[in-house]
Amino acid sequence: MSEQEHERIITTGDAATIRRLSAKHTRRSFLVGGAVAAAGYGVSQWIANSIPVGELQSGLRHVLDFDASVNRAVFGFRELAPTYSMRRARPLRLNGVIGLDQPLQLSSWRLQVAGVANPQASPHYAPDITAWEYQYGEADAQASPLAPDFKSAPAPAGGTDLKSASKVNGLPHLSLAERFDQMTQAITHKRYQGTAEAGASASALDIGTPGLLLSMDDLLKLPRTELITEFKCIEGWSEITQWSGVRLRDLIAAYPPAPVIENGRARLPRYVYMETPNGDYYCGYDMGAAMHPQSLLVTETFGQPLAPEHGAPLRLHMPIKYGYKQIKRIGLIAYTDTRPDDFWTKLGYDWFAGL
Ligand SMILES: Nc1nc2c(c(=O)[nH]1)N[C@H]1C(S)=C(S)[C@@H](COP(=O)(O)O)O[C@H]1N2
Ligand SMILES: [Mo]
Repeated sequence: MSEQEHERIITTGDAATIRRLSAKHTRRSFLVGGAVAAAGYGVSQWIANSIPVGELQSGLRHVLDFDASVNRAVFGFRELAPTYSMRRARPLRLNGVIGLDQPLQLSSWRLQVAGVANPQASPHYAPDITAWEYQYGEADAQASPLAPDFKSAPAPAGGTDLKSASKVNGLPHLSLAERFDQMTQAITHKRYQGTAEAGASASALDIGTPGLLLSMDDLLKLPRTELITEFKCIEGWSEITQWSGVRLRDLIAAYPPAPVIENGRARLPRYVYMETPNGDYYCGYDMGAAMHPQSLLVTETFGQPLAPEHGAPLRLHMPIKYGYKQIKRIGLIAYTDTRPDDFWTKLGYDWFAGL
């Protein structure tokens, strides 16, 4: 891609171009998949069992205070990635665009959070977080004609059935594609199938999974953190860039995981899983990486909101991992004790992707 074309895409966020690049990226990966770096498995073999905390509730609270001993346990082996001066920072180039094919209407964005402790007690509780309907299309202000009440609908704290918003006068108006979707969903109990090359994620949530739905306002209440760090893509390029947002560990502390009980002791689940709203791109992380103080949920770069092609409204920057773990346009964050599926791992890349 020429510099000019790159610049044009950055400034226009042109959806057709993004789709074309997506197809290109997908084709190329057929060629390179399999012949890949085997990065830092050992380092990331973190001590999943090393933070037992005794009694369930008080114990969990203790873990989530992130006191010095926990920091030592989790990060003792793990150095910080270098940080740089603003003078050296550059806008990030555009690379993968899987899962970003359609423009997302930002007003419809919510962060689904699964695997939290006591979701019912939260004002953000939703009995089925997978039912949240993201809206797509260029005009952010416009609700879909199929969902006239969408914008005025209250947050589904009490479990609003968002699916019913697509019924007009109580009658379902379904296209053939929607009927096909419904059939597939009835068989798989999953909403999204993952149409990109790696296929459906084995970690996609089942329909009916309870959890939280967070808005951007909820996220922005967490402490804001800035970083100037190097972004490294496994394809051989790297760039120093500036990010701001909230640390993933601050989100985890604010919305803590349900503890896993093992031998009568409570501990954090071993992993965190994330996917795009359409389920096409997905990544898994060990909890140590998720809790690393430089793992950042990014909302802004260089003082500007993220551009759509860089993952608006929320993407991950994780300087201790390669670029392919730095998922753009996050729709779901799930805590889990089972090693999550990962898009590029399916195509032959190392799961840990550590630097
Ligand atoms: N949703 C999504 N996130 C993604 C990708 C993608 O294709 N889709 N590609 C990954 C890869 S391989 C890289 S190198 C970085 C590129 O981020 P950038 O386009 O903001 O530079 O995004 C990562 N996150
Ligand atoms: Mo990448």
